[in-house]
Amino acid sequence: MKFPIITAEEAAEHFQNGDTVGLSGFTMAGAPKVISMSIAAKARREHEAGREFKINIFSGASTSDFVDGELSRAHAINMRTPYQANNKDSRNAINAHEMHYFDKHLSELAQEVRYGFFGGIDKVIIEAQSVSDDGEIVLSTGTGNIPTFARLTKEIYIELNDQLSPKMLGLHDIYVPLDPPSRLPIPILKPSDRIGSPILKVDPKKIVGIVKTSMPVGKKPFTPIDDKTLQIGNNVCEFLLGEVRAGRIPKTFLPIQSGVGNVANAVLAGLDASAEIPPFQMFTEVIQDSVIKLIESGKCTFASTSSMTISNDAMEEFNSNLDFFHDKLALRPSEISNNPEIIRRLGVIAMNTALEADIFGNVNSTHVVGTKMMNGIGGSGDFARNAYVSIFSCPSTAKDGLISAIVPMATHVDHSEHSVDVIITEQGFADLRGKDPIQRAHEVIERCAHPDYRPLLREYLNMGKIGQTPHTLRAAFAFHVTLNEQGDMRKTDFSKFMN
Ligand code: 0RQ
Repeated sequence: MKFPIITAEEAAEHFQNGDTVGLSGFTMAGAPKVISMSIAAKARREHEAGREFKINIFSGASTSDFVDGELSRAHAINMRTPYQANNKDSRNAINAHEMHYFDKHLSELAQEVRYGFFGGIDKVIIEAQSVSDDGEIVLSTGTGNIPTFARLTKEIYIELNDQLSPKMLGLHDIYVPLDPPSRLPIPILKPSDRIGSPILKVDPKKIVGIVKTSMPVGKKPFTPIDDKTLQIGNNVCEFLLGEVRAGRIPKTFLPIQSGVGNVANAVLAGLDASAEIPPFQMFTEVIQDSVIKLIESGKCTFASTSSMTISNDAMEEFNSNLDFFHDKLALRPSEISNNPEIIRRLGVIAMNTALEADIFGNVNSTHVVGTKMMNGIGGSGDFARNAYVSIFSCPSTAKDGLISAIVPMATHVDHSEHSVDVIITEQGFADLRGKDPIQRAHEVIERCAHPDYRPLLREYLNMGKIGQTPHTLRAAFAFHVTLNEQGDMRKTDFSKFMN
């Protein structure tokens, strides 16, 4: 190999205060692991020496503790986009205003970087299975925005991970659209259509060095599914079966998108178990262990995704059976996996998660009590806004019932009433299609709210006298104020807010 083999520490020495760095991958899948840790170590040394050291990070989606965790703890991130998740150190840095985080629809970032909205990219780090002397790269288990970052950057650093099977060649489908006014329709007519290249071609002159690594590429397994989650999954399946029986979803079914986490696992397990649901394709951004099983069982005939966020065990199974998976999976850049044009055209059934939903159908997926960033919008908006039918699910309560996920007014709106068709909790599902705000409110209160909160929510709805959406502004956030002051939304007394 003609490129210098360097250590992660040597690579990190090239990174300077103020650099803008683009990362490969989508979630922890395909994200760098060792160079980011060495950059964090360099940041600590620089800070100890009294020098500033912070970088800006563009990724595909969330990363892992090796990136967001390590660099946040080292106070080494100035700006971060488009998504971070499940990392308390990164979340704390964002909420303390130490890190400038802008939360962006995942499908939009690559094109906006190309449009020059955020300045240039100085360096990129790519986790790769292989790289040829002329710069042909077989990427890892997540693609994200790296085709665009690699095109625009001046320097490329590669983490060559020997845990990735050489048989991965052929899984990726790399396609970067032209920019307006020259953009053409994206020719994916069904999830399994391949339109791009299996390799990422980069300018070999940009490759500064290669760091060899053997870091595991899988994640820890999800916690076992609890009863509440299982019930949400059952309710989603019941809704979908009802749609098939009513002829609103064709008997051949439609492509599915599902988010990350146990609810998604429960839904997919439910669809697998149902004889009435025919084999289907997925057009999604992330696949987890459950999808690998669905592909093996034949229930999922093809999955288009940006990443495989699967456990180490599932990864082992996948690697040992890669010949089987080759024509059943495509790993795409996020601007294709999450592309609104394709999602609308294919008629994707979108299933995403809410932190809270209000009785009129607005969904907050990102901000705890309207102020603290939880994770980010991720790809949920890409899919929800453009879906055939857009489903949001969550448990009806959080923190052992102290918090109702169904509230009078959402404290932050990521997905408005116009993009939310169905809300599902363990209590049941509320079909909001074709209903006006008051009709929606009755549906959400009676079918989705926890019984402890229904009387309060009915009281709120009955208080409203003005307008099509009859909010009582003085009391709209009474649940949240009561939570902040008394630690329990059930103690809400609307009369106190009306004086
Ligand atoms: O707290 O962690 O302390 O136990 O929030 O809630 O119910 O375990 O659900 O892990 O699926 O997260 C919306 C955050 C849900 C996530 C969100 C507390 C609750 C718990 C987590 P603990 P659950 P999940 C795919 C598409 C947006 C992005 C997206 C998310 C913790 O699904 O980030 O969909 N989605 N992307 O106790 C205060 C409330 C609460 C609350 C729950 N109303 N108020 N706390 N919690 N509801 C991903 C990609 O795009 C890559």
